[in-house]
Amino acid sequence: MSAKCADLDQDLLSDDWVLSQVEGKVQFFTQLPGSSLEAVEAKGLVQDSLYRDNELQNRWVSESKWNFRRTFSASEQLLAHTNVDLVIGGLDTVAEVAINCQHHPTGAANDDLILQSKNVHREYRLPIRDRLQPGDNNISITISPAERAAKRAADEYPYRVPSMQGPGMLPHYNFLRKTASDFGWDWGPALMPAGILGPVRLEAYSSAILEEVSIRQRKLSPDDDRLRATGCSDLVDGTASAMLLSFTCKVTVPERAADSQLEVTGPPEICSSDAPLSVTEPGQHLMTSEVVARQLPNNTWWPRGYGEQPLLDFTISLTPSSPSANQRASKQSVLRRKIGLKTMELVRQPVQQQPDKETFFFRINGMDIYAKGTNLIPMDVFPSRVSDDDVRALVQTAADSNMNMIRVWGGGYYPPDAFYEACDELGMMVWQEAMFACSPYPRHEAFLQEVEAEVTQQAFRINHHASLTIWGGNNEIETSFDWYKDSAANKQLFAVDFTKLFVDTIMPAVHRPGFTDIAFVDTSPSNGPISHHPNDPYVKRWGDSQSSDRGDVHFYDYVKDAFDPDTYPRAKFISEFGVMSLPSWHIFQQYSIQEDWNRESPMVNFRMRHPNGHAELVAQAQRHFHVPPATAPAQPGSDKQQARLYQLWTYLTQVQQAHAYDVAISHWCRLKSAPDAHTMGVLYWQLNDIWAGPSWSGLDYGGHWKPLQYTIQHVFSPLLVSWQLSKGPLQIISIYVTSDIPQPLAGQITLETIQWNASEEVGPCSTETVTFQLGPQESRLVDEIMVDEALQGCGAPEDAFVRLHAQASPPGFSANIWESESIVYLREFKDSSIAPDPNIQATVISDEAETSKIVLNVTSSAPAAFVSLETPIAGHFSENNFMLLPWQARTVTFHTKGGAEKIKETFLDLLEVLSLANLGPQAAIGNCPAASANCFAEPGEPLASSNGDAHPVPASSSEIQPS
Ligand code: BMA
Repeated sequence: MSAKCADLDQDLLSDDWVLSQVEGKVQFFTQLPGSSLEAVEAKGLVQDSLYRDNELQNRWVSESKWNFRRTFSASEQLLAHTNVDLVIGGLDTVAEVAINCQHHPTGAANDDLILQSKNVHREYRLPIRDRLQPGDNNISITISPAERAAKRAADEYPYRVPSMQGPGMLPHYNFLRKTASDFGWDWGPALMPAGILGPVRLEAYSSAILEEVSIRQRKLSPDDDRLRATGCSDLVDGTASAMLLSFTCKVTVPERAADSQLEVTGPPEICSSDAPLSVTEPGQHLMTSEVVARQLPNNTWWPRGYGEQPLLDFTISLTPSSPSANQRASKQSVLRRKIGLKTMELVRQPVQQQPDKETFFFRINGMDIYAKGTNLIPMDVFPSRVSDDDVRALVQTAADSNMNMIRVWGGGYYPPDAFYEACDELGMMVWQEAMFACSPYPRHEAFLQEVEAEVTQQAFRINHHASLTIWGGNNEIETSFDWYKDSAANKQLFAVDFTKLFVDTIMPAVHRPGFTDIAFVDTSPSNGPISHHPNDPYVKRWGDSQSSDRGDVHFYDYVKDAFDPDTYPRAKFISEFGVMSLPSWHIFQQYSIQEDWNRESPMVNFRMRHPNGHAELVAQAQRHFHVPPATAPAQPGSDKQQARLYQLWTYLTQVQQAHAYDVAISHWCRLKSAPDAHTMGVLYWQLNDIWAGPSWSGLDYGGHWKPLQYTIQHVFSPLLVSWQLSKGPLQIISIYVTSDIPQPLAGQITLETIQWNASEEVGPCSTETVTFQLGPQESRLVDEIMVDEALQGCGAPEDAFVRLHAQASPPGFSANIWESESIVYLREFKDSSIAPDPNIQATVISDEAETSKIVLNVTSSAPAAFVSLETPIAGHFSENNFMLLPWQARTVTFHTKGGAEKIKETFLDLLEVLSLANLGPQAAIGNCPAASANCFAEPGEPLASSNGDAHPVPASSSEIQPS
């Protein structure tokens, strides 16, 4: 986003600041944006807060009061202007700001204070011209401990408003407008950073300025009178659609400023625009200027997978009318915005022949869209560590994983502009929540006013983005009433509070800047309002917020079988679901020491923030896998064995997670065409991690892909083959194909029955082919086959599996465009005769430095399930977590973040390969005699290094010896 608001900008954020502990001795120079915790870490006064239990050791930092102070020079040029504003924001959180204060460092005397704020989510514009002197000035920002302030606010409130209290969490996040998860969450630490995220900037001006613009777009009906007034005949004859764009601008006019003209200019698509609007009166104004633009197929913005993402450049300018041409140019206040033309609606209408049920899906440009995506938590505990490039890389990962929607979860912070810009460019729809989550909130007048100001400002900032598809009031607050004694016992009270805050305050704030068309849900999950008609009052449909009959659903069940599709509800839209896994082994190693590498160690327990999480993981794993014991027998070399055990346990939880998501998402994709369900979206919990701890994420802290992320890429692909195994004695495999492609398709599925001990010479035991045809975006049952029939001559169900491989293309195309593969497991993994040593070999076949790619050939001598290529090197594989067949080598490309040059020598040394064979019976609890050293073979000898030639590498899967 580019802008020139004022005549002169002076950035105060980036230079040296003096940081002082107000009631202590620490004082040194530091850089902003950042927090006191990052600063004392960088100074070496404390160790990395994310390492082991430093979260607790470093707590004194957030419990201290800190002062940030710097001097700056006010030039003659700056002071020549009638107005100088301090634009300041991201104050985290209980902050006092003073200009030219004399009382350093114990805080400012009251008359020096220009702001007392308690909201990290807001930005302020403060007139300070009269406080500045020529030459040196100073700015002082004092941040008080947030935990104390939150507690004080909760104590002073007339009744108890409960907040979430999981392991390691600090209470009362709901009483302070700080990032809620800073108080700890069930996937992250309670670090409570205190600091300044910015901006801190001076803006000087003497003529009117444009502060912000909100843009609303609507399609005009073909008989609208405005069409005839345009010069575009294609709007009149109906060959192009007419979009009305309303630019609502926040304008500030200083005293004695010349008259100004507000004008919108832009691309050739503009068919007519309002005449320039005159601004004269001093003060703040909201002014709306409209243009009619032509929408054609080639300039329409589409969600990813449904079309292109053209973005049109518009310029909004405010120009003084009286000065000379030269002066006019210099004093112009300009905002530039990229706009994607589109229409969108949230379709909530009775399901066919089931009037008591209601759909929930997005229709963009008239096309029904299946939403595939995830939930974003804060990108770091320290937002200042996240660069715009990091933000783009994260959205790119979502795009590479075949997603088209990201839900910005309400317990974090509002993402920076770079996030929405990347989403616009990549066709990623955004479900944006206001920052409220998981417990009731207070509703006194001062709080409501604070929230109204915050949400209005955020709506102004982001609502022009093409990607913004829906606003949500909060995450899970209606659902949370049942979690707490106080709210469960007094639902009426909390329902009234809810309505005041989310329906009466936040909903109008989202819509206020002239953006009334965007869809809004007051919470997620919810059942929506009783009537959707715009003229009807908004009356919330209270009740079972998790109902599958209408609205969206969050689904978590840690007791039922995560591999059984029947575990998952036949809901309309799943905005969250998930199961946990551990952080990847090489990531966890960086934040822990040897004694921690036991799933029952105090450190592993300390980092598990989901109550009962480990027990749930073990219980789920014991259903399906041979579970390695937690502890290796004490004997020489047991340290290495112990590390190996922890690595295997990590791998198991990750494979378990990935397979559960495969089962669940395939189920919900199949249900898109089921008349009773009509499921039209799955957003899994959660995209990213905030530290190396157990969580529901597909990406480790730092962005490394867990096995889940590769499964997501597979299961969200536009064509999906999937299956369901019937229960009961006569087992039937039902085979489905699901398409998100807006054209009809014709294709075929190859079904191969493959024995676990098959070799290259033997090949599949049997092969069959089925053809199918699909309508646009259809899901269909294409075949049913008895397990007995599939197994004929191939042994018992534990001896074999069935591989499904689908290929399809629009009729008339000679080449198959889309492919999908899925494996039908006929028995639990622990009961299957998985080859104990599939002898997986990885060789480098190309490592051209300039391409940042290393290409591997991966082979095995027997089927190897859930093959996981693991490397500590930053980057990701083109595919991973796959079934490897002895007659079908895989060519896998590793995409590095830097050039391949630096890593090619060590790549194979550092590569480890695991597969289900590593979780053979020899590793299971109870199967390993205490005295046996062979149960948990240590990680492999260093793998032979690559010189660029193809040469075989022993992979660690062959290193565990059967006992
Ligand atoms: C959901 C989220 C989060 C939480 C996750 C896992 O309900 O909204 O609050 O982290 O569950 O428990």
